[in-house]
Amino acid sequence: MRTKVAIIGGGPSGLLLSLLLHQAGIDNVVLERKTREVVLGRVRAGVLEEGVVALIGAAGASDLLRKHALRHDGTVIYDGTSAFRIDFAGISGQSVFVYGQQDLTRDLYDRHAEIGGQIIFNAENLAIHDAKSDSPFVTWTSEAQGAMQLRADFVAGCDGFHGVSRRTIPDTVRHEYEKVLPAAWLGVLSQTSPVHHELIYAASARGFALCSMRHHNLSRYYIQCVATDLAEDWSDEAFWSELKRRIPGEFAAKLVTGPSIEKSVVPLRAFVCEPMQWGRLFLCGDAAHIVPPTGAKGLNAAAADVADLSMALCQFYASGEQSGLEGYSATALARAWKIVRFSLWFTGLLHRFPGQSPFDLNLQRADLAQLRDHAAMQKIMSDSYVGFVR
Ligand code: RFL
Ligand code: PHB
Repeated sequence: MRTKVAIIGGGPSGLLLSLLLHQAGIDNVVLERKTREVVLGRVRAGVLEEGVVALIGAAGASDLLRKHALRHDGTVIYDGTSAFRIDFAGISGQSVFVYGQQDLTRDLYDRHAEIGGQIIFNAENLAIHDAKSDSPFVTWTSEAQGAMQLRADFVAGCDGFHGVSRRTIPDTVRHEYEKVLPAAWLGVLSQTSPVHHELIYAASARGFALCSMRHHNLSRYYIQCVATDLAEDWSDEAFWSELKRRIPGEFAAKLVTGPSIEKSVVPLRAFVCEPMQWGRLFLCGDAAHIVPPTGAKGLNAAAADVADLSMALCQFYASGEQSGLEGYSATALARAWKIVRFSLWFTGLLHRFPGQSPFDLNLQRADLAQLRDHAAMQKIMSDSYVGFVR
Protein backbone atom coordinates (compact mmCIF):
# COMPACT_ATOMS: atom_id res chain seq x y z
CA MET A 1 0.00 0.00 0.00
CA ARG A 2 1.10 3.54 -0.69
CA THR A 3 -0.35 6.97 0.06
CA LYS A 4 0.80 10.57 0.32
CA VAL A 5 0.09 11.09 4.03
CA ALA A 6 -0.26 8.29 6.59
CA ILE A 7 -2.33 9.63 9.49
CA ILE A 8 -1.86 7.78 12.79
CA GLY A 9 -4.95 8.09 15.01
CA GLY A 10 -8.61 8.49 14.10
CA GLY A 11 -9.55 11.01 16.81
CA PRO A 12 -10.64 14.55 15.99
CA SER A 13 -7.11 15.65 14.92
CA GLY A 14 -6.59 12.75 12.53
CA LEU A 15 -10.04 12.96 10.96
CA LEU A 16 -9.95 16.72 10.54
CA LEU A 17 -6.52 16.54 8.91
CA SER A 18 -7.68 13.74 6.64
CA LEU A 19 -10.72 15.74 5.48
CA LEU A 20 -8.74 18.93 4.87
CA LEU A 21 -6.17 17.02 2.80
CA HIS A 22 -8.92 15.28 0.82
CA GLN A 23 -10.44 18.69 0.05
CA ALA A 24 -7.12 19.58 -1.56
CA GLY A 25 -6.95 16.28 -3.44
CA ILE A 26 -4.13 14.91 -1.26
CA ASP A 27 -4.46 11.16 -0.86
CA ASN A 28 -4.23 9.88 2.74
CA VAL A 29 -5.04 6.90 4.94
CA VAL A 30 -6.04 7.01 8.64
CA LEU A 31 -4.88 4.20 10.95
CA GLU A 32 -6.79 3.81 14.22
CA ARG A 33 -5.97 1.38 17.01
CA LYS A 34 -9.50 1.11 18.38
CA THR A 35 -12.90 0.45 16.82
CA ARG A 36 -15.14 3.16 15.42
CA GLU A 37 -17.56 2.60 18.36
CA VAL A 38 -14.85 3.24 20.96
CA VAL A 39 -13.71 6.45 19.23
CA LEU A 40 -17.28 7.72 18.86
CA GLY A 41 -18.07 6.87 22.49
CA ARG A 42 -15.56 9.31 24.02
CA VAL A 43 -17.39 12.20 25.72
CA ARG A 44 -14.56 14.68 26.45
CA ALA A 45 -14.53 18.26 25.14
CA GLY A 46 -17.41 20.64 24.68
CA VAL A 47 -16.24 24.12 23.68
CA LEU A 48 -15.06 25.14 20.21
CA GLU A 49 -13.44 28.40 19.20
CA GLU A 50 -14.95 30.35 16.30
CA GLY A 51 -11.81 29.77 14.22
CA VAL A 52 -12.10 26.03 14.79
CA VAL A 53 -15.73 26.05 13.66
CA ALA A 54 -14.57 27.77 10.45
CA LEU A 55 -11.89 25.11 9.98
CA ILE A 56 -14.46 22.33 10.40
CA GLY A 57 -16.50 24.17 7.77
CA ALA A 58 -13.51 24.17 5.43
CA ALA A 59 -13.34 20.41 5.96
CA GLY A 60 -16.98 20.17 4.83
CA ALA A 61 -18.21 18.84 8.19
CA SER A 62 -19.98 21.76 9.87
CA ASP A 63 -23.61 21.42 8.69
CA LEU A 64 -24.96 19.90 11.91
CA LEU A 65 -22.59 21.94 14.05
CA ARG A 66 -23.89 25.20 12.56
CA LYS A 67 -27.45 24.03 13.15
CA HIS A 68 -27.14 22.66 16.69
CA ALA A 69 -24.11 24.24 18.40
CA LEU A 70 -24.93 26.76 21.12
CA ARG A 71 -23.23 30.12 20.65
CA HIS A 72 -21.89 31.51 23.92
CA ASP A 73 -21.08 35.21 24.01
CA GLY A 74 -19.71 35.13 27.54
CA THR A 75 -19.20 33.11 30.71
CA VAL A 76 -19.92 33.45 34.41
CA ILE A 77 -17.10 33.35 36.97
CA TYR A 78 -17.88 32.84 40.67
CA ASP A 79 -15.16 34.00 43.03
CA GLY A 80 -16.62 32.21 46.07
CA THR A 81 -18.62 35.23 47.18
CA SER A 82 -20.10 36.83 44.10
CA ALA A 83 -20.50 36.06 40.43
CA PHE A 84 -19.43 38.23 37.51
CA ARG A 85 -19.51 37.82 33.74
CA ILE A 86 -16.82 37.96 31.07
CA ASP A 87 -18.35 39.31 27.88
CA PHE A 88 -16.40 37.54 25.10
CA ALA A 89 -18.40 39.09 22.27
CA GLY A 90 -18.11 42.63 23.69
CA ILE A 91 -14.46 42.37 24.71
CA SER A 92 -12.96 40.21 21.94
CA GLY A 93 -15.58 40.44 19.21
CA GLN A 94 -15.83 36.64 19.09
CA SER A 95 -17.89 33.91 20.69
CA VAL A 96 -17.32 30.23 21.46
CA PHE A 97 -19.55 27.33 20.45
CA VAL A 98 -20.73 24.56 22.72
CA TYR A 99 -20.82 21.31 20.75
CA GLY A 100 -19.75 17.94 22.14
CA GLN A 101 -16.56 16.29 20.92
CA GLN A 102 -18.70 13.17 20.55
CA ASP A 103 -20.99 14.93 18.07
CA LEU A 104 -18.07 16.56 16.28
CA THR A 105 -16.26 13.23 15.90
CA ARG A 106 -19.45 11.64 14.52
CA ASP A 107 -19.80 14.49 11.99
CA LEU A 108 -16.16 14.09 10.92
CA TYR A 109 -16.62 10.32 10.50
CA ASP A 110 -19.86 10.77 8.54
CA ARG A 111 -18.25 13.28 6.20
CA HIS A 112 -15.22 11.01 5.80
CA ALA A 113 -17.49 8.12 4.78
CA GLU A 114 -19.37 10.41 2.38
CA ILE A 115 -16.22 11.33 0.46
CA GLY A 116 -14.92 7.77 0.49
CA GLY A 117 -11.97 8.42 2.83
CA GLN A 118 -10.01 5.39 4.01
CA ILE A 119 -9.76 4.46 7.70
CA ILE A 120 -8.28 1.24 8.97
CA PHE A 121 -9.57 0.32 12.45
CA ASN A 122 -8.07 -2.15 14.92
CA ALA A 123 -4.55 -1.36 13.70
CA GLU A 124 -2.46 -3.00 16.43
CA ASN A 125 1.26 -2.79 17.21
CA LEU A 126 1.70 0.17 14.92
CA ALA A 127 5.26 1.36 14.28
CA ILE A 128 6.70 4.20 12.20
CA HIS A 129 9.89 3.49 10.24
CA ASP A 130 12.47 5.59 8.38
CA ALA A 131 10.84 8.89 9.38
CA LYS A 132 14.17 10.60 8.65
CA SER A 133 14.23 9.32 5.06
CA ASP A 134 12.26 10.50 2.01
CA SER A 135 10.23 7.31 2.08
CA PRO A 136 8.86 6.59 5.56
CA PHE A 137 6.56 3.63 6.14
CA VAL A 138 4.19 2.40 8.82
CA THR A 139 3.66 -1.22 9.88
CA TRP A 140 0.86 -2.71 11.96
CA THR A 141 -0.95 -5.95 12.52
CA SER A 142 -4.59 -6.61 11.92
CA GLU A 143 -6.50 -9.61 13.19
CA ALA A 144 -8.09 -10.14 9.79
CA GLN A 145 -5.09 -9.49 7.54
CA GLY A 146 -1.97 -10.12 9.63
CA ALA A 147 1.15 -7.98 9.12
CA MET A 148 0.50 -4.84 7.09
CA GLN A 149 2.62 -2.02 5.67
CA LEU A 150 1.88 1.44 4.27
CA ARG A 151 4.44 3.62 2.52
CA ALA A 152 3.89 7.40 2.51
CA ASP A 153 5.55 10.71 1.70
CA PHE A 154 4.73 11.97 5.21
CA VAL A 155 3.44 10.61 8.52
CA ALA A 156 1.11 12.67 10.73
CA GLY A 157 1.14 11.57 14.38
CA CYS A 158 -2.41 12.32 15.57
CA ASP A 159 -2.54 9.44 18.04
CA GLY A 160 -3.13 11.31 21.28
CA PHE A 161 -1.18 11.35 24.52
CA HIS A 162 -0.74 7.56 24.74
CA GLY A 163 0.16 7.06 21.09
CA VAL A 164 3.37 5.77 19.49
CA SER A 165 4.20 8.67 17.18
CA ARG A 166 5.82 10.88 19.78
CA ARG A 167 7.95 8.00 21.05
CA THR A 168 9.27 7.44 17.52
CA ILE A 169 11.35 10.62 17.98
CA PRO A 170 14.60 9.38 19.59
CA ASP A 171 15.22 10.18 23.27
CA THR A 172 18.35 12.08 22.29
CA VAL A 173 16.27 14.54 20.26
CA ARG A 174 13.02 14.65 22.23
CA HIS A 175 12.43 16.84 25.26
CA GLU A 176 9.30 16.37 27.31
CA TYR A 177 8.02 18.96 29.78
CA GLU A 178 5.34 18.00 32.24
CA LYS A 179 3.44 19.45 35.18
CA VAL A 180 0.96 17.22 36.99
CA LEU A 181 -1.33 19.12 39.36
CA PRO A 182 -2.39 17.53 42.67
CA ALA A 183 -6.12 17.41 41.83
CA ALA A 184 -8.53 16.04 39.20
CA TRP A 185 -12.03 16.65 37.84
CA LEU A 186 -14.98 14.39 38.28
CA GLY A 187 -17.33 14.90 35.32
CA VAL A 188 -20.97 13.93 35.05
CA LEU A 189 -23.24 13.96 32.01
CA SER A 190 -26.98 14.05 32.75
CA GLN A 191 -30.14 14.39 30.70
CA THR A 192 -31.28 17.54 32.48
CA SER A 193 -31.64 21.13 31.38
CA PRO A 194 -28.51 23.21 32.06
CA VAL A 195 -28.63 25.36 35.19
CA HIS A 196 -27.77 28.52 33.20
CA HIS A 197 -27.55 29.47 29.51
CA GLU A 198 -23.82 30.20 29.89
CA LEU A 199 -21.02 28.22 31.55
CA ILE A 200 -20.32 28.87 35.23
CA TYR A 201 -16.71 28.54 36.44
CA ALA A 202 -16.83 28.43 40.25
CA ALA A 203 -13.86 28.97 42.59
CA SER A 204 -15.45 27.91 45.86
CA ALA A 205 -13.67 27.38 49.16
CA ARG A 206 -14.52 23.66 48.77
CA GLY A 207 -12.77 23.51 45.40
CA PHE A 208 -13.53 24.18 41.75
CA ALA A 209 -16.82 23.41 39.99
CA LEU A 210 -17.96 23.91 36.39
CA CYS A 211 -21.48 23.96 35.00
CA SER A 212 -21.40 23.22 31.30
CA MET A 213 -23.74 21.65 28.78
CA ARG A 214 -24.04 19.85 25.47
CA HIS A 215 -27.51 21.04 24.47
CA HIS A 216 -30.83 22.15 25.94
CA ASN A 217 -31.51 18.83 27.63
CA LEU A 218 -28.00 17.55 28.25
CA SER A 219 -25.84 19.01 31.00
CA ARG A 220 -22.15 18.48 31.72
CA TYR A 221 -20.97 19.26 35.25
CA TYR A 222 -17.56 18.91 36.85
CA ILE A 223 -16.27 19.16 40.39
CA GLN A 224 -12.65 19.18 41.48
CA CYS A 225 -11.82 15.93 43.27
CA VAL A 226 -8.76 14.21 44.73
CA ALA A 227 -6.40 12.95 42.01
CA THR A 228 -6.68 9.35 43.23
CA ASP A 229 -10.52 9.33 43.38
CA LEU A 230 -12.29 6.81 41.15
CA ALA A 231 -15.55 7.70 39.39
CA GLU A 232 -17.26 4.75 41.11
CA ASP A 233 -16.31 6.18 44.52
CA TRP A 234 -18.81 8.96 43.88
CA SER A 235 -22.54 8.24 43.98
CA ASP A 236 -24.77 10.56 41.96
CA GLU A 237 -26.19 11.92 45.23
CA ALA A 238 -22.72 12.76 46.58
CA PHE A 239 -21.83 14.47 43.30
CA TRP A 240 -24.96 16.66 43.12
CA SER A 241 -24.75 17.59 46.77
CA GLU A 242 -21.10 18.66 46.44
CA LEU A 243 -21.78 20.57 43.21
CA LYS A 244 -24.59 22.53 44.90
CA ARG A 245 -22.28 23.55 47.72
CA ARG A 246 -19.73 24.98 45.30
CA ILE A 247 -21.86 27.13 42.99
CA PRO A 248 -23.66 30.43 43.78
CA GLY A 249 -26.82 29.90 45.89
CA GLU A 250 -29.15 31.30 43.21
CA PHE A 251 -27.97 28.58 40.80
CA ALA A 252 -27.83 25.80 43.41
CA ALA A 253 -31.49 26.52 44.19
CA LYS A 254 -32.58 25.89 40.62
CA LEU A 255 -30.16 23.11 39.68
CA VAL A 256 -32.05 20.20 38.09
CA THR A 257 -30.44 16.89 39.04
CA GLY A 258 -30.93 13.45 37.51
CA PRO A 259 -29.19 10.13 37.01
CA SER A 260 -25.70 10.38 35.52
CA ILE A 261 -25.36 8.81 32.08
CA GLU A 262 -21.57 9.12 32.14
CA LYS A 263 -19.15 9.72 34.99
CA SER A 264 -15.37 9.98 34.67
CA VAL A 265 -12.27 11.39 36.32
CA VAL A 266 -10.00 13.71 34.33
CA PRO A 267 -6.42 14.40 35.48
CA LEU A 268 -5.07 17.95 35.55
CA ARG A 269 -1.85 17.80 33.59
CA ALA A 270 0.20 20.01 31.28
CA PHE A 271 2.63 18.36 28.89
CA VAL A 272 4.64 19.53 25.90
CA CYS A 273 6.92 17.53 23.61
CA GLU A 274 9.66 19.30 21.66
CA PRO A 275 10.19 19.15 18.72
CA MET A 276 6.84 18.45 17.06
CA GLN A 277 8.47 17.17 13.88
CA TRP A 278 11.26 14.76 13.09
CA GLY A 279 12.17 14.21 9.50
CA ARG A 280 8.89 13.42 7.74
CA LEU A 281 6.95 12.77 10.95
CA PHE A 282 4.76 15.62 12.26
CA LEU A 283 2.88 15.55 15.59
CA CYS A 284 -0.57 17.12 16.03
CA GLY A 285 -2.81 17.64 19.05
CA ASP A 286 -2.64 15.54 22.22
CA ALA A 287 0.24 13.51 20.75
CA ALA A 288 2.40 16.60 21.31
CA HIS A 289 0.71 18.59 24.08
CA ILE A 290 -1.87 18.27 26.83
CA VAL A 291 -3.41 20.98 28.98
CA PRO A 292 -5.62 20.84 32.06
CA PRO A 293 -9.22 21.09 30.82
CA THR A 294 -10.05 24.34 32.67
CA GLY A 295 -9.63 26.66 29.69
CA ALA A 296 -11.35 24.24 27.24
CA LYS A 297 -8.29 24.39 25.03
CA GLY A 298 -7.21 20.79 24.26
CA LEU A 299 -9.33 20.13 21.20
CA ASN A 300 -8.93 23.70 19.96
CA ALA A 301 -5.15 23.45 20.27
CA ALA A 302 -5.25 20.19 18.32
CA ALA A 303 -7.29 21.84 15.56
CA ALA A 304 -4.80 24.71 15.39
CA ASP A 305 -1.96 22.24 14.71
CA VAL A 306 -4.05 20.53 12.06
CA ALA A 307 -4.73 23.89 10.37
CA ASP A 308 -0.99 24.61 10.18
CA LEU A 309 0.03 21.14 9.04
CA SER A 310 -2.67 20.84 6.38
CA MET A 311 -1.71 24.25 5.01
CA ALA A 312 1.99 23.33 4.92
CA LEU A 313 1.23 20.03 3.15
CA CYS A 314 -1.07 21.73 0.63
CA GLN A 315 1.66 24.27 -0.08
CA PHE A 316 4.20 21.47 -0.57
CA TYR A 317 2.03 19.45 -2.96
CA ALA A 318 0.93 22.54 -4.89
CA SER A 319 4.37 24.07 -5.49
CA GLY A 320 7.10 22.04 -3.80
CA GLU A 321 7.51 24.90 -1.29
CA GLN A 322 8.86 23.43 1.98
CA SER A 323 8.99 26.48 4.27
CA GLY A 324 5.63 25.67 5.92
CA LEU A 325 6.74 22.13 6.73
CA GLU A 326 10.15 23.27 7.94
CA GLY A 327 8.63 25.88 10.24
CA TYR A 328 5.80 23.69 11.52
CA SER A 329 7.32 22.68 14.85
CA ALA A 330 8.47 26.18 15.83
CA THR A 331 5.10 27.76 15.00
CA ALA A 332 3.04 25.03 16.68
CA LEU A 333 5.22 25.01 19.82
CA ALA A 334 5.09 28.79 20.22
CA ARG A 335 1.29 28.55 20.25
CA ALA A 336 1.24 25.41 22.44
CA TRP A 337 3.23 27.15 25.18
CA LYS A 338 0.83 30.13 25.14
CA ILE A 339 -2.06 27.70 25.50
CA VAL A 340 -0.32 25.91 28.37
CA ARG A 341 0.32 29.25 30.05
CA PHE A 342 -3.33 30.29 29.79
CA SER A 343 -4.69 26.90 30.87
CA LEU A 344 -2.41 26.72 33.92
CA TRP A 345 -3.16 30.31 34.90
CA PHE A 346 -6.91 29.75 34.66
CA THR A 347 -6.62 26.45 36.56
CA GLY A 348 -4.55 28.06 39.31
CA LEU A 349 -7.03 30.90 39.60
CA LEU A 350 -10.02 28.66 40.27
CA HIS A 351 -8.81 25.54 42.14
CA ARG A 352 -7.84 24.77 45.72
CA PHE A 353 -4.66 22.72 46.05
CA PRO A 354 -3.29 20.78 49.02
CA GLY A 355 -0.72 22.76 50.98
CA GLN A 356 -1.89 26.21 49.87
CA SER A 357 -0.87 28.69 52.57
CA PRO A 358 -2.99 31.66 53.71
CA PHE A 359 -0.54 33.74 51.67
CA ASP A 360 -1.33 31.68 48.53
CA LEU A 361 -5.07 31.99 49.13
CA ASN A 362 -4.91 35.76 49.51
CA LEU A 363 -2.93 35.99 46.30
CA GLN A 364 -5.57 33.88 44.53
CA ARG A 365 -8.30 36.17 45.86
CA ALA A 366 -6.40 39.20 44.58
CA ASP A 367 -6.06 37.56 41.16
CA LEU A 368 -9.80 36.91 41.01
CA ALA A 369 -10.54 40.50 42.08
CA GLN A 370 -8.24 41.77 39.36
CA LEU A 371 -10.11 39.72 36.77
CA ARG A 372 -13.44 41.01 38.12
CA ASP A 373 -12.39 44.67 38.28
CA HIS A 374 -9.86 45.34 35.53
CA ALA A 375 -10.76 45.60 31.88
CA ALA A 376 -7.19 44.83 30.83
CA MET A 377 -7.21 41.53 32.73
CA GLN A 378 -10.58 40.62 31.25
CA LYS A 379 -9.22 41.38 27.79
CA ILE A 380 -6.35 38.91 28.23
CA MET A 381 -8.66 36.25 29.63
CA SER A 382 -11.33 36.76 26.97
CA ASP A 383 -8.90 36.84 24.02
CA SER A 384 -7.29 33.63 25.26
CA TYR A 385 -10.62 31.89 25.82
CA VAL A 386 -12.12 32.73 22.43
CA GLY A 387 -9.09 31.57 20.68
CA PHE A 388 -5.70 30.95 19.38
CA VAL A 389 -7.11 29.97 15.97
CA ARG A 390 -7.95 33.16 14.08
P1 RFL B 1 -7.38 11.82 20.80
O1 RFL B 1 -8.77 12.29 20.88
O2 RFL B 1 -6.78 11.19 22.00
O3 RFL B 1 -7.31 10.81 19.57
C1 RFL B 1 -6.16 10.01 19.33
C2 RFL B 1 -6.59 8.77 18.58
O4 RFL B 1 -5.44 7.97 18.29
C3 RFL B 1 -5.71 6.61 18.59
N1 RFL B 1 -4.44 5.93 18.90
C4 RFL B 1 -3.79 5.13 18.01
N2 RFL B 1 -4.08 4.78 16.76
C5 RFL B 1 -3.22 3.94 16.13
N3 RFL B 1 -2.09 3.43 16.73
C6 RFL B 1 -1.76 3.79 18.00
N4 RFL B 1 -0.67 3.32 18.57
C7 RFL B 1 -2.63 4.68 18.69
N5 RFL B 1 -2.61 5.22 19.93
C8 RFL B 1 -3.71 5.97 20.03
C9 RFL B 1 -6.66 6.68 19.78
O5 RFL B 1 -7.43 5.48 19.92
C10 RFL B 1 -7.52 7.90 19.43
O6 RFL B 1 -8.67 7.55 18.70
O7 RFL B 1 -6.39 12.99 20.35
P2 RFL B 1 -6.63 14.22 19.35
O8 RFL B 1 -7.27 13.73 18.08
O9 RFL B 1 -5.35 14.97 19.29
O10 RFL B 1 -7.74 15.11 20.05
C11 RFL B 1 -7.46 15.78 21.26
C12 RFL B 1 -8.72 15.96 22.08
O11 RFL B 1 -9.38 14.72 22.19
C13 RFL B 1 -8.41 16.53 23.48
O12 RFL B 1 -7.46 17.55 23.38
C14 RFL B 1 -9.66 17.11 24.17
O13 RFL B 1 -10.61 16.11 24.41
C15 RFL B 1 -9.28 17.82 25.46
N6 RFL B 1 -10.44 18.35 26.18
C16 RFL B 1 -11.05 19.54 25.83
N7 RFL B 1 -10.58 20.25 24.79
C17 RFL B 1 -11.23 21.39 24.39
O14 RFL B 1 -10.78 22.02 23.43
N8 RFL B 1 -12.35 21.86 25.00
C18 RFL B 1 -12.88 21.21 26.05
O15 RFL B 1 -13.94 21.64 26.54
C19 RFL B 1 -12.22 20.02 26.52
N9 RFL B 1 -12.73 19.35 27.55
C20 RFL B 1 -11.00 17.63 27.22
C21 RFL B 1 -12.17 18.16 27.87
C22 RFL B 1 -10.50 16.40 27.60
C23 RFL B 1 -11.10 15.70 28.59
N10 RFL B 1 -10.51 14.45 28.92
C24 RFL B 1 -11.19 13.28 29.21
C25 RFL B 1 -9.08 14.28 28.73
C26 RFL B 1 -12.78 17.48 28.88
C27 RFL B 1 -12.26 16.25 29.23
C28 RFL B 1 -13.02 15.56 30.29
C1 PHB C 1 -17.11 20.64 28.83
O1 PHB C 1 -18.27 21.01 28.57
O2 PHB C 1 -16.78 19.45 28.81
C2 PHB C 1 -16.11 21.65 29.21
C3 PHB C 1 -16.45 22.99 29.11
C4 PHB C 1 -15.53 23.96 29.49
C5 PHB C 1 -14.30 23.58 29.96
C6 PHB C 1 -13.97 22.24 30.06
C7 PHB C 1 -14.88 21.26 29.68
O3 PHB C 1 -13.44 24.54 30.36
